[in-house]
Amino acid sequence: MKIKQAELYHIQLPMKFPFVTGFGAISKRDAVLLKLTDENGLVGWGEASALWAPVYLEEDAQICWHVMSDLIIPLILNVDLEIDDYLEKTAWIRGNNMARFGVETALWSIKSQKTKTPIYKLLGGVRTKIPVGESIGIVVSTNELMSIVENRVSEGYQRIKLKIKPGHDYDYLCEVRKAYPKLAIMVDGNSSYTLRNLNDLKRLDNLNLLMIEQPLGYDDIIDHAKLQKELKTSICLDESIMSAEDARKACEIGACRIINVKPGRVGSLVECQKINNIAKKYGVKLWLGGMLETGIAKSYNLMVAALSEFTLPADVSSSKKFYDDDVTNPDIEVTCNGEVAVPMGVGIGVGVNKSTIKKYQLAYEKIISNE
Ligand code: OSB
Ligand code: MG
Repeated sequence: MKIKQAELYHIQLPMKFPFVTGFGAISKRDAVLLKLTDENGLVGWGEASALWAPVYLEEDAQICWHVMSDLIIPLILNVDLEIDDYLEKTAWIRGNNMARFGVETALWSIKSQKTKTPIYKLLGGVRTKIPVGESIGIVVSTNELMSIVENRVSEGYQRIKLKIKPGHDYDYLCEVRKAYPKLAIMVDGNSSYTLRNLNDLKRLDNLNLLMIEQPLGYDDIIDHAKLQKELKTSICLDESIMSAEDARKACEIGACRIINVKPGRVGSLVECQKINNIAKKYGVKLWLGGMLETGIAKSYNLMVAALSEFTLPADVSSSKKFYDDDVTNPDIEVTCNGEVAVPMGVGIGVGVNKSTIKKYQLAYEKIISNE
């Protein structure tokens, strides 16, 4: 394929309510969207999944814009390019996985249209419906939390994930567990604990949790390996798995039994395939994570969740849960049995609403090849 034009959009979606985590609150969702057009007029959309500031990982929306606009896009305009060439050409860029993912997925979309094959099939996906759970941010009032949990259970979500931080964990989790003795519950610490909190984390062991996600440092696997030895509950890594190599090392030292794969965090759909292979080799389970992306990134994410080792429920919520408007149509919808369909069409498999993008647009740039 040959890319002739790239358009970048920085949008900011208001959230219906702030989403509170161990790293702080997300109250507006910035997103950097990319539209690539090839020599035949085929269009591929992508999204860099970073937040407004480096609170979850180092990347934020502004740096994604810079990396895409100034570094990656000039490399891909007006040259014959396949996905492998793209990965090779950008290999010198260290980190910045979310920006890379935004461009790579747009290229996959065009490749899929050219080959008339859905992306999940090109990737080797084995399922078309993804079991999902919901990630519930920290809610101070236990009554309020209980009613949210009740709603999610009645809507069909197959498990719930509760955010925890030091001082806001065991007591409120006990109440939820008491009210729902059989519910699949997991927790996510978003790197807000250290091994000094070992006793707090050990207490969680008697709550019959599905897993404890990323309690310790965002770049750590060593302490997580120490912690896993002390816990019956499985540790799941999120922030600290930035590549297939990270996944291999974590598996080798026993830092986790489960990995939350966010395709944006690991930089490409190809890296997700590699992690799928590593998980199979080490017997580690996978599930698809999310970070409140728009329907663009979520659509590609769902295609990744079709891979064989993604057997645990994904963090994917209906579009309307967090936002009044999504940029894709139809909205992402969780069925009453707690599943979301993998987009089956070619390309991104859903429509993109230009009017919604316009409504929430903060910045726009068009980059055209001069040849
Ligand atoms: O740690 O999984 C996380 C949202 C933003 C940043 C980090 C995380 C999250 C979530 C939300 O937990 C998951 C979702 O997209 O539904
Ligand atoms: Mg997480």
